[in-house]
This record gives sequence, C-alpha cells and structure tokens, in this order.
Amino acid sequence: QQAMENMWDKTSVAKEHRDLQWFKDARFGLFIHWGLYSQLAGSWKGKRYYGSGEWIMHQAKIPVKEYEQVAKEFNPTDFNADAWAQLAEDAGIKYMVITAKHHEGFAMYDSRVSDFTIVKASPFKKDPMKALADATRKRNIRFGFYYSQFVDWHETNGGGNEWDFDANKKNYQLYYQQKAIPQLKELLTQYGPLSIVWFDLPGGLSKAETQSLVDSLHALQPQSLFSSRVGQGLGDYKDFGDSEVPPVPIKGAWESIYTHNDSWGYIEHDMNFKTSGEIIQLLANVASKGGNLMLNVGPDGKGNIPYYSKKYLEETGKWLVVNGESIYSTTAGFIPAQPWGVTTAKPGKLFLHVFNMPQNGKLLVPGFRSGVDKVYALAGKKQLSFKRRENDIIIDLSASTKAPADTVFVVEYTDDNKQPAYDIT
Ligand code: H79
Repeated sequence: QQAMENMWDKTSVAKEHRDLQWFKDARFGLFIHWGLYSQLAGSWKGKRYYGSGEWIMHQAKIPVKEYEQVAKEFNPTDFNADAWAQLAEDAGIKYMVITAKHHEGFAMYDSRVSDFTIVKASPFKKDPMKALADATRKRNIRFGFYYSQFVDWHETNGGGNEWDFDANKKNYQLYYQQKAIPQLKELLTQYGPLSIVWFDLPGGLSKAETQSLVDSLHALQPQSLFSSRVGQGLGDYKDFGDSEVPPVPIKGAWESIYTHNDSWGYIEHDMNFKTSGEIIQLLANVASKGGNLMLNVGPDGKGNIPYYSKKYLEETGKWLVVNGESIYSTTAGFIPAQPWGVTTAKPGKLFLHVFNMPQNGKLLVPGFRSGVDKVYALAGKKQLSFKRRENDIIIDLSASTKAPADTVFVVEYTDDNKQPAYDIT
C-alpha cells in the first residue's frame, strides 16, 4: 500500500478552476502551429533550417523589415476550416488550440491593434480563426488560442529580438499595454467562448502584474482555462516541458504536448512523423499517468495539413472508435507500467493497454487486490479465462486477436476500496 501511494506526485493546485472536468475527460487535443513561418517551410535564402520551423526568424536572424515581406507571399488559398475540424473529429480529438500569434509577432486573425496581421498584410485578407472557431463549435470540439504573450520578435519592446533591437532599451510594460493585452482581449471577445488560452514563455512581469493580467482576462471569459505557461504558478492546469511525459502518475489537470514530426511549425524537409501506432501508445501512456496528450500538426503555407499527419491521425481515430472507452474520462491506472504496457482506470474497471503481447500467451497483472468479476477484450467483448495467484491475475490471451499498437483488455472487479487510490480529482 505504502509503495503504491508513493508513486503519486504530491503536486497540488492552489485554487482549482471550476470548469476543469471537460479537460480531465478530454485526453486528446490537437495543437496547430500556423503562421508566416509555415510559408517559409524551414528554408531562408536557400539555406535549410532544422529544429523548429516557427523559430526560423530567430535562427536566421531575419530583420523585421525583411520578415514583413513574407506576409505578401502568404496566401493560404487551400485553407478549409471544415476540413481541419473534420480531421480533428475523425481523429477522436476533443479540443483544438491554434497559434493566434507566435513569437514572430504576426496575428493570424483580424487584429485592430496591429498592422502585422493576415487580414491587413497578406493577400489572403480573411480571418481564418473565425472560420475555425465556427467549424469546431459545430462539431463540439473545444477551441482555444495559443498566444505568445512575452516573446514578440516583430516589436521593439517585445521579448526576444536582439538582432534588430537593443535589449537594454526595451520597455516590456509598454509592449504588454500596446500589443499583448489588447490582442488577448480581442481574442477573448471576438471568437465566442474559448475553452483554453495557451500562453507560452512568460517574461517581463512580476507575480502581481501577472495576477492582474490573469484576472482581467478571466473576467472576460471565466470558464476559459489558462495554461501554466502564463507564469508565476497562475495557470489553471499544468503543462510539462515540450515533448515530455512525467515518469509517474500526477494529480490534478495536466497536459503533455508533442510534435508530430520534429517541428511545431511546418518544415518541408522534416519527414520524421510518428506513426499511428506511436501516437496511440503515446496517448495511452500519457492517459496512464492521468493526463492529456495535445499532439501538434503544422499546416503548410497554402493551408494544407501534411499528408502523413492526416493519415496517421485518421488511423488513430479508427482505433479510438473501438477503444475510446479505455482513454476518454479515465484516470491514471493503479497498476504501474509493465513490460507488456500500461493501465488506465474507471470505477470498477481496469484497462490493460497491451503494447507487447506476451510470447507464451499469459499476461501477468501483479498487485491486484480486488475480486475479479470478468476479463474481456475491449474490441468484441469476448471473455477470457484467468487464474488468481494471491494478488496476481494471470490472463490467458492465447485465443486473442492482436490490435495494431495497443490491444486493450478490461478487468471488471468489485471492492473498489481495496485498490490504491487512483482518483485524481
Ligand atoms: O511553440 C512551440 C515552441 O516554439 C515554443 N513552445 C512550443 C509549444 C518554445 N518557445 N521557446 N521554446 C520553445 C524553447 C526554445 C528552444 C530553442 Fe531552439 C532551442 C530555441 C533555440 C534553441 C528549437 C530548436 C527552436 C530552435 C532550435
């Protein structure tokens, strides 16, 4: 008992937001990085850059005046909000967060407080965020904006650009007052209810200033959840580092964010996409620790989601149609990771996510203290025979069919209170 309880991280949230339940149930989100960097596609003046496509302005130290010219070529005529939202729905995604403004400073929406926007500076002249907010709402996919609140390479007083502007002369307060706060207010008033505002890289504000920023924004949409990168411990849920899963189950609401290939923003020469099998195992692994996976895609400058992102997301969605019960609305599994895979749980049910089927057909579930009612494959509900040996369950899988990447089995049991606490509310 003691050992089991020690596997829980004791991190706690000071004051819990009252609209966290949908987030805890969601388990699978879609992150979208889309901006002028998507048009550059990882290349500048014939040189290819690797890493993160959305960092190319920084990597190539592109002067603001030159970077502004990219907007004139950015015309995403293939953009189709309904197709993006439909892909999210087909993939089994429950929430979408898209870059309204990344570090480059370009507003991907119709902002009145800047001229550096998709509506004013690009030939596209339309607001794609409006269309996406509508398309996701129609499909009951929750919608939110990523907003880089401190880093803004386009602005004299924004964080980060030290190749054009002198860092010692920056007035961050002025930048917040003139751009970041007014833009955040636009986003929170012009697109209907936002489920999430995803802040990134805090800076330039004291704890009291961050608190008053958060309060003034929450006042506009109290139900909206703010990510932990708003800074100063003031977020409503926790984000881990980019592409990080915690080693043990974590209490409270949290999220792991992952790139699909090796970049957030589109890079033409990055083909290192995770297969659907890898996505499914990642999703199950994050869920087994009690968190959400928000997986990123990087559409190109024309507005197309890369072929492999579509393909592997759709395959993931097909797996979720059959196995979603073992992912959505689950809590962390109370049996720790095993050589064969991981576990998730609901009251009276333990889901066994078997990544590696045992060679001898005997699956060992150790340390299970309750009486077992039945064991069955989630797909098809076929019952399986099993033996008890003290607190172990040994399940006979010899007649089971293997699913791609993750075959799920369900242990239904009574005496919930004999199991270690797994409720992470
Ligand atoms: O939006 C994505 C990143 O652009 C942003 N957060 C995620 C969600 C982010 N901002 N800062 N960082 C991540 C950390 C900075 C990483 C860097 Fe690099 C390492 C900057 C320069 C070296 C990665 C690799 C970017 C360029 C090369």
